[in-house]
Parts: sequence; structure tokens; C-alpha cells
Amino acid sequence: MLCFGGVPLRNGQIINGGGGEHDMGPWLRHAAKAGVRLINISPVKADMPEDVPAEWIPIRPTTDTALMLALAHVLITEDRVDHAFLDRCTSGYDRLRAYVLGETDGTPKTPDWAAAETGIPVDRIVTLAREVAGAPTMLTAAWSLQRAEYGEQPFWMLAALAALLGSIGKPGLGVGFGHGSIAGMGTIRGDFPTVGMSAFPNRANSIIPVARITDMLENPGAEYDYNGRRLRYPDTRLIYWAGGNPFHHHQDLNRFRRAWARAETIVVHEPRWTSAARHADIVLPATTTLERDDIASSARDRFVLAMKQVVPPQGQARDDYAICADILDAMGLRERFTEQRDVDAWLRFLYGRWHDQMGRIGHPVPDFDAFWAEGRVELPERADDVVPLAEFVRDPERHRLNTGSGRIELFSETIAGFGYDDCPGHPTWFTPREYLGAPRAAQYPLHLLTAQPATRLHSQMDAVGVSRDSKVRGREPIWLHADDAAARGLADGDVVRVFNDRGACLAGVRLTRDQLPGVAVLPTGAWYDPQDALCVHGNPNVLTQDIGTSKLGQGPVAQSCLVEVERFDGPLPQVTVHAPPATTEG
Ligand SMILES: Nc1nc2c(c(=O)[nH]1)N[C@H]1C(S)=C(S)[C@@H](COP(=O)(O)OP(=O)(O)OC[C@H]3O[C@@H](n4cnc5c(=O)[nH]c(N)nc54)[C@H](O)[C@@H]3O)O[C@H]1N2
Ligand SMILES: Nc1nc2c(c(=O)[nH]1)N[C@H]1C(S)=C(S)[C@@H](COP(=O)(O)OP(=O)(O)OC[C@H]3O[C@@H](n4cnc5c(=O)[nH]c(N)nc54)[C@H](O)[C@@H]3O)O[C@H]1N2
Ligand SMILES: [Mo]
Repeated sequence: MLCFGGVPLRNGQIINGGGGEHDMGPWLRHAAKAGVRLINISPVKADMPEDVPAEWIPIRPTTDTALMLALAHVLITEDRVDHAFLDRCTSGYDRLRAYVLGETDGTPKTPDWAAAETGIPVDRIVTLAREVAGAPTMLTAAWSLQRAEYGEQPFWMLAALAALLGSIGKPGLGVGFGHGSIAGMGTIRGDFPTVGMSAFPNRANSIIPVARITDMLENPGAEYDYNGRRLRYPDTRLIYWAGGNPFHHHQDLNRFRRAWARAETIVVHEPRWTSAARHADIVLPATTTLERDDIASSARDRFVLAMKQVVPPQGQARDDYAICADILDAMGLRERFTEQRDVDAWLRFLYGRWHDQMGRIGHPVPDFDAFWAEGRVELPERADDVVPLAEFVRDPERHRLNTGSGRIELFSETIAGFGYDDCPGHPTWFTPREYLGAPRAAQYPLHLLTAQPATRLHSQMDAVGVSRDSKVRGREPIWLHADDAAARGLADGDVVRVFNDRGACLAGVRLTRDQLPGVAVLPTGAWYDPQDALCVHGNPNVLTQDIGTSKLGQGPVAQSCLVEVERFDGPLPQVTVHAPPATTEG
């Protein structure tokens, strides 16, 4: 199993909709015990847990597409591709092949070529290609590979690689994304419905890719490309934000902060005095899940969980639901919004609907009161094997895919038809602006990775407990290779200034040898605490660039980021962002 970005267990404790089962570690160990050879292709060795035997192939960040293309080059030139599979199940192989061999652009994607980009020795690339061709191989990549310039390419190329190997549609093989990104990937939960609300139609018929928010605020009315469409940014006067911390998650926060200030009114629902709340005109204190009753349910988890209130709402906090209902009341729309249900009635209604669906498909579950008393419903594991795309591979004509050709597209006429210079019709290597091979690396020689934090979910509960205890002199830890630190006269526990021409933050040095030299890791989530243009706490998004992955996806490119670090010897500024707000009586 080739794991691009490894299988970092810290990420597997999270799942949208709640996790009743932490299955990533057990399944990974199970696979290792069963004799599956695991290969961690990542700048960071710890992306595979220490107790799981695995080979580590260090790779320069954001060069995975180059490695995949070189693997394809070996498979093609040594005639190890599965021609029968390519003929039956794919379209456009000839186009991709011509590109890999350099017939279209004059650059054959040889192991030599890829070694220069990836830092992986030529021999290892060649043997790796032979190994994956010679043994049944599963491919996976962390979602983070997409959060980079041209982030569409590694995912498309990994799928293409699985197609060249003819492994798609076979048990335990093929390609699956995010096996190390979140709990429940590839879970053997049956195909059951979930407890949940239906989504409302978007009557305004207006969307933007979420990573383009700064562009939207800066350029009202401007046109931009997105996934084959030409869209226009709305003129945004009012920002209403509930459930999310843009001053945690967005890239290039100094630029974002200026753009955010252009809105006339900003309303934020928050349980905590976060940086987003601090940048709002009106903050409506919201309850946390601990202050209300709710139900957790996810299509990737075998448990439906009763999330019971633990404490009454604190201070003036109210449920988001109650806040919205009151606002709609002022518009004369309360009843249409609530459908005359309070929280308890909604939970009973949503659970009841699911209860009936489950009964109809032959899997009766307890009624609401029994569920609530027990605290959970456990859904059975599937008895049969689930093999994605097996039906398609068995009979590609009858089970056509939802692509233009109905097949796995190694060349897409649809995407080629968009005419994008940054996302053509087949997987392509583009030289990023920011990576260790860029001219800019002369000035900013460290590639900064901003992984998910091991000590919290994103920015949540940063001020307390495990998150607070992980800080180095109150700053977010930055992991540096010992040689990079030594070259800068840095020791473990030092506070450094991390900077580039977009911004700067402080961070606390942690040393390692298990990471590619030239790579620095500063996890996301330290609350943004800007003091004179310096985030004194360590939010890495003051450093990241805010451009789209390409005109196709317009996703964020947080992982494409070069920086330099230097010791911070001045008096240490106090981290103030965790302090509660000043209030007045009355
Ligand atoms: N503890 C914890 N778990 C979480 C979250 C959290 O905040 N905290 N967030 C959850 C959410 S919302 C999501 S979307 C998922 C995200 O899941 P991912 O996107 O998979 O998580 P990351 O930690 O960003 O990246 C995984 C690993 O990829 C490696 N990596 C980074 N860049 C490259 C590269 O260019 N090439 C290669 N080969 N490897 C690279 C990094 O070393 C990193 O450890 O995590 C979820 N799980
Ligand atoms: N540099 C860099 N940036 C990244 C990433 C990266 O890899 N690198 N990863 C990205 C990814 S994958 C993600 S998913 C985003 C995550 O970004 P966000 O989802 O914006 O981050 P959170 O910190 O989870 O924000 C959730 C907020 O909701 C509040 N909250 C909790 N419960 C409730 C509630 O019931 N009601 C209300 N109203 N509020 C509540 C919390 O206090 C918290 O402030 O970050 C992205 N940003
Ligand atoms: Mo995410």
C-alpha cells in the first residue's frame, strides 16, 4: 500500500457527524499484521505511526505528481501497464502516454527527471514502479495533497496510476483518497441512511468557492473562472458567520483581515471569544454541543449517538437554532423556519423519520425513547465485501461512470474544453511558484507545511487543556529538522520568528530528525493574535498564499508556502487572544 502523506493516526479521531468508532489505527495494524507492506511517501516520517512497520520514502512537498508521472513512465516503457483494463475501462490513455513519454512537451517524465523534483533517488523510483507492478497494490493519498498549487493534479494522477496498474475494482486494491485523513474511510458500515436534516435550496442561486472569500470581498462584481463556469463575485455588504473560524482557516490572514473590514456589518455566532468574534460588530453567544441535546450521525460511522446536554447554557449563550428562530420571528417567518418544532420535537422527528426508513429496509432500530435511554444505536457491519467500481469494471458498458465518456478518464474532453492553462485535459506537472525547487527558495529556504494539529480540532479549544499544554513558551510548536535548526543557531524550546513577505508569526522550536531537511511543520489552529503585523502566537495562515489551486477547483493552496525562520530575541510579547472580552455591567 502506497500512502502519499502516510496514515497519521492523529487525524483519524475526527469525523464529520461524530465518531463512535476510532477505526483507523486498528485497521492499519490489522493490515500490517496481515503482511501488507506499507510505504509512507511523505516529507514527515511520523505520518506513519511508530509501531507499524513501514518504509519511509521522504519526498519534497508538493512534488508527488512528478513521482507518480515517473512511476507511470517506468510502467509504460517497461510495458507493465494493464492494456486490457485500459482498453475496456478508460479513455484517453494515448494522450496521457504521449505526455508521460515527452512526445507532446519535449520532457519525458523519466525517473531522472522526477528525482530532481522530488529528491527521491532515481533507483528507488525505478524499483518502486517495478514493485507496484509486481504485487497487488493499493494507492492512497492524504487530502492535504490537494491543498497546494495545482492541487487537482496529484489526485487525478494517482487515479490514473491505479488505472495503468489495472487494479481498480478489485478487492483491497485500486485507489482511495483520505485513508489517513479522517476516521471511517473505507468503513464496512452497511449502506444505511443517516439521521439528518434535508438541505434547503439555494434560492439566491449564488455560490462562491469558499477559498475565494478574500477575492470576493476585494473585488465585488469581478468575474472569475470556476469549474467550467464564468461567475461574478457578489457585492458583499454584510457578513453573517455561524460555525467556523475564518481567522483560523483562511490563507494570507493579513490580506484577509483588510478585505473582511470592507464589509459594513459583520455578525458572528460563537461560543468562544475567537479571533473571528473579535473581528465582528455583533457577536451572538452560541451554545456548544455540551449545552444542548443533539444527535450525531454520519454515513461513515456505525453508531448513531445521543449527544446529551451536560451543562445548562452558560451565561447568555443560546442555541444557533433559537437565535435564528428569533431573527426570523422579526421577519414574520418563525413558523416557516421552525415548522412549529422545538429542539426536542426536531430530534424526535428526525430520529423518527430515520427509524421508519430503517424499518422499511429491514433493519428495525429502537424507538426514540429507547435510543435516548441507551445513548446509541449500533449499526451492523456489512457481511459482504464492498469493492468500489467493481460493477463498472465487470461491465463498463452497462455501468457507465458519470464522466463524459462513461469511463475512467485519463484524458477529459470536458476539462480540456474549458481551455484552462492551469488544468488541461490530462494530469500534468506544473512547476509551483512556491516549493523547494523554486527560485524563491533562495530567499525563503524552508517549505512550511501546516498539518492538522494533534492537540485539537482546527482552532477549537485552543486556550485550554491538551492544546495549551503543547505550547512552547505560550507559542505554537514548529517542527524543524535538527540540521536546519543548527544552521540557524536554534535549540529546542527557542522562540522563533517565522516569516516571508506576506507575514510573520512567532512559534516555539521543536527538533526532529524524522522529517526532510528544508521542511518545517507548523500545525494549524493557534488563534490569530496580531500585534504590530506579527502574530505573536503562531497562526501559520499569516504566511500562506491565497490563490486558487486552478481555475477548475479554486481550492486553497496552503501547503505551497516558503518561509525563513530566525531566533526571536526581543522581549516576548504576551499572547492576549485567549483572554475573555472586557465587559460592562448592565
Ligand atoms: N487531530 C485532528 N484531526 C483532524 C483534524 C484536526 O484539526 N485535528 N481535521 C480534520 C479535517 S477537517 C480534515 S479535512 C482532515 C485533513 O486530513 P489531511 O488533509 O490528510 O491532513 P493533514 O494533516 O493536513 O495532512 C496529512 C499529512 O500529509 C503530509 N503532507 C503534506 N504535504 C504533503 C505533500 O506535498 N506530499 C506528501 N506526500 N505528503 C504531504 C503532511 O506531513 C501531513 O501530516 O483531518 C481531519 N482530522
Ligand atoms: N494553512 C492551512 N489552513 C487550513 C487547513 C490546512 O491544512 N492548512 N485546513 C483547512 C481545513 S481542511 C478545514 S476543515 C478548515 C477548518 O476551519 P474552521 O471549520 O473554520 O475551524 P474551526 O476551528 O473548527 O472553527 C469552528 C468554530 O465554530 C465554533 N463552534 C463550535 N460549536 C459551535 C456551535 O454549536 N455553534 C456555533 N455558532 N459555533 C460553534 C468553534 O468555537 C470554532 O470557533 O481549516 C482549513 N485551513
Ligand atoms: Mo477539513
